[in-house]
Amino acid sequence: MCWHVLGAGSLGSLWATRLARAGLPVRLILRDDARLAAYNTQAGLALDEKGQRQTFAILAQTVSADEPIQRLLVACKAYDAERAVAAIAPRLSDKADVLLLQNGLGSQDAVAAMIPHARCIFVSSTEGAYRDAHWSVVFAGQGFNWLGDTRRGAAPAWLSELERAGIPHQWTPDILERLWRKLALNCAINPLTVLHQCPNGELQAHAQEVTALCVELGHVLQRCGQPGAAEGLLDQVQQVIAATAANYSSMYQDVAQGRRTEIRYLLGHVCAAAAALDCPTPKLNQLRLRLIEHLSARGLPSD
Ligand code: NAD
Ligand code: KPL
Repeated sequence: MCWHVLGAGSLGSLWATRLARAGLPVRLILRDDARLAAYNTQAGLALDEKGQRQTFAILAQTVSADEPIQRLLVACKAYDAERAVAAIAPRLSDKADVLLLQNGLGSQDAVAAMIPHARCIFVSSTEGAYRDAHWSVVFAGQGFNWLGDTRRGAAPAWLSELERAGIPHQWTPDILERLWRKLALNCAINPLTVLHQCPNGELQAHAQEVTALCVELGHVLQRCGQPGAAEGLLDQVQQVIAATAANYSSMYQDVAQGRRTEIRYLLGHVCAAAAALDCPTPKLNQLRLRLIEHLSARGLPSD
């Protein structure tokens, strides 16, 4: 069974190269003919892991290829996922598995609603990767992948292929709790690093602000029926800040490089969920408005 990987960015390339390295059949789905032509001038997709670079001659295609897709890994940003899946939907087989790698929440439900015949599997990833050149990815941070579906189905048999590819993972019946927890961590850390223009560790000097956000995030998580994701949130946020003190958050890096952020699926999702539940979140709302102002001032989309 072939792995179709939609989006040859950082995480898509990291997954595609590891699957190919294990001898599994992989196809990259690129955005358009121009990108496909550019890719086809290369020897393939390169993975740099622990300083060792290896190139894999993975076949690529665009959405308009006609082979049916049984297993699709959607590896684009949250704000691109719905449109990307809408374009590929006619190629999905009945009962296809669609893995959604997007950070935050909101995009997964929007995609799942569009393709009710497919099995959507949500993935929460703490692995880190970045592109150092076109068609080349650096595996920058060891992490883990939690997979699950919200219908609480059984673990798919193809998880053994992830094992074979050395992709660290576990199937969980509580994928939403994992995604909410990561979203809360990202909301407590990432926007503040953008607004204070600092690495994660400098948030130790803004402890009151971080604490107040964690209190509100905890309330929202409880009201959303995710008490497990609220448990010990402040402690974990402080641990992450200390453990990643020298790092710049992903949102900081996006803004610094003039890239669109996933604000809508992070802070935007929390604030919208809180409003729908009449759960007061003045600090989170204010943080969102400050962030929107900051992004707008730099000409970046605020949704
Ligand atoms: P990225 O921007 O590096 O890659 C996304 C790729 O998708 C780009 O190459 C883009 O051209 C492509 N794409 C967009 N629309 C497409 C379409 N319609 N058809 C084909 N390709 C399309 O993004 P990323 O860093 O790999 O992040 C992907 C998701 O994973 C995000 O939600 C991110 O938050 C999450 N994530 C990333 C990391 C990381 O270390 N990079 C870690 C954890 C989670
Ligand atoms: O996931 C992160 C990010 O930068 O996006 C951490 C390191 C947890 C900070 O929120």
